[in-house]
Amino acid sequence: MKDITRREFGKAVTAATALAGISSPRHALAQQPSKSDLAYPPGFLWGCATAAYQIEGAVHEDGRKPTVWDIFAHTPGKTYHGETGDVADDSYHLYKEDVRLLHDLGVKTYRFSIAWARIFPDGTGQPNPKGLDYYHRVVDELLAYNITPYITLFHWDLPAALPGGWQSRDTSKAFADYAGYIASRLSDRVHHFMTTNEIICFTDLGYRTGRFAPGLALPAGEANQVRHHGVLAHGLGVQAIRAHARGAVQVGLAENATVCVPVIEDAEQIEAARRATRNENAPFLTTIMEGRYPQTYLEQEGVYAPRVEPGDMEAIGSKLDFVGLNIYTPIYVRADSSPQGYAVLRPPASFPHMASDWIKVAPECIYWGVRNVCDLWHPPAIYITENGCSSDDVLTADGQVEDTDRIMYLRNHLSQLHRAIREDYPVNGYFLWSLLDNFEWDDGYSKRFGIHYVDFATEKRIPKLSAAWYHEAIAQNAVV
Ligand code: PNW
Repeated sequence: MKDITRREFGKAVTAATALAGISSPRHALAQQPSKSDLAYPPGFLWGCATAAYQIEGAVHEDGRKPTVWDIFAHTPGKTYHGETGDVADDSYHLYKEDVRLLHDLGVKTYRFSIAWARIFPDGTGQPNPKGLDYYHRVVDELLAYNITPYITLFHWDLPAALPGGWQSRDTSKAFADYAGYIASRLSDRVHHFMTTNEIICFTDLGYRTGRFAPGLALPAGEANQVRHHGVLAHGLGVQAIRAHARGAVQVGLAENATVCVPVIEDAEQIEAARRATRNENAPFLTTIMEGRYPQTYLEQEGVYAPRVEPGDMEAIGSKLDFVGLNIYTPIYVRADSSPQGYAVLRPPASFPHMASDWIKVAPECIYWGVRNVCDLWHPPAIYITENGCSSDDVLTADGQVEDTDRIMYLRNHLSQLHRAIREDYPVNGYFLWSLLDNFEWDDGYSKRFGIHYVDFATEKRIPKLSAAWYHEAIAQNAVV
């Protein structure tokens, strides 16, 4: 989308809002905004997102070798009821059906990830042509339906054969080789790449708390080095994609940056939220956007600060074409007189949440997520690379899923995203998480995030009411 279009669009909406008189409180009560007030800009990219290990299954097929998640999920006690991604949605075989679902929704774009272990089963070495062929087929199928592929290169499924996993900086280099190889093979038809998904999840949750694969709980110094290898992989990946792409490509990443919401919108609180955003994301997005570790982070970690080699920070700070934000839930902050200048507020027990209790019903987080990142670092473009929720979906007697709570969640988030667009923040697109119910990591299949229900016994996909709702939003290019 061109800047000029967006700016004109912002002005037009402001004018329409003024004309409708909805700035006056009396009118605001008397009259709901019409649908067109919540219209999205022409060309806005509506999409859905998934990830390889969560949907593909076929873990032993066509040369794929185990990843840290295969091993972790097969370790007793690590996932809900010992569930694994062995079969998942079987999208490895049913991908045509899944692309058909995307087409039926009317989405313009699809974000999916490539399983590194299908391409380089040992993480490095000789590429496996059969693995790549699968993604050629997926890309062909998407393009046949005019759906633009957005590819994530790493969504946590690290080839298990890589010695030391993310504890080794060789893994960052191996990632760059893999990323460059994919760019060389697919960039004739794919023009948007995300290096990594949610660095904090595959570093801290994998190596510091041990909740995710590979399930280690390392001391601070080693865990901080793992973080460094995560951001380094991203940076080297950006360089490799650009070096090997056959044509123009847009490169970014997908981060679940901590979203800091000012409870009260005055200048002091807004400034505190911005400061908090920079601080709370210090070792990840802040370092990537600024090309250096914030001094406060280095001081706070002291002897445990990461060891950095020459060239690392230049790679990590590589300019990005876009920043992808995975938005689910915020933290609330308030200015105070502490050295960091803010306090994080603990939500009361009554704060409403979705089926996953970490997902609060706090739709303003999508607005503040965009705004804080843009006001701090001014990226050329933003995508919402994930947004959605789990819901306790049940099939009705006639086989429907009436997920009105998910519709509520999505409608409110998209209304708040509209505010960011109205204020001219450069949001190009939105990827709903997720197209399908899928393997939700340590929660196994107990948490459903899809707008299509999946019967995991038969692999039947059933559109939920939220799929019909999303279809209508896309068709009207508006929050409905
Ligand atoms: C993201 N947490 O992960 C991932 O990118 C997806 O793969 C995942 O399915 C989706 O969000 C929904 O959970 C997260 O517990 C998973 O804090 C869990 C957490 C955060 C992010």
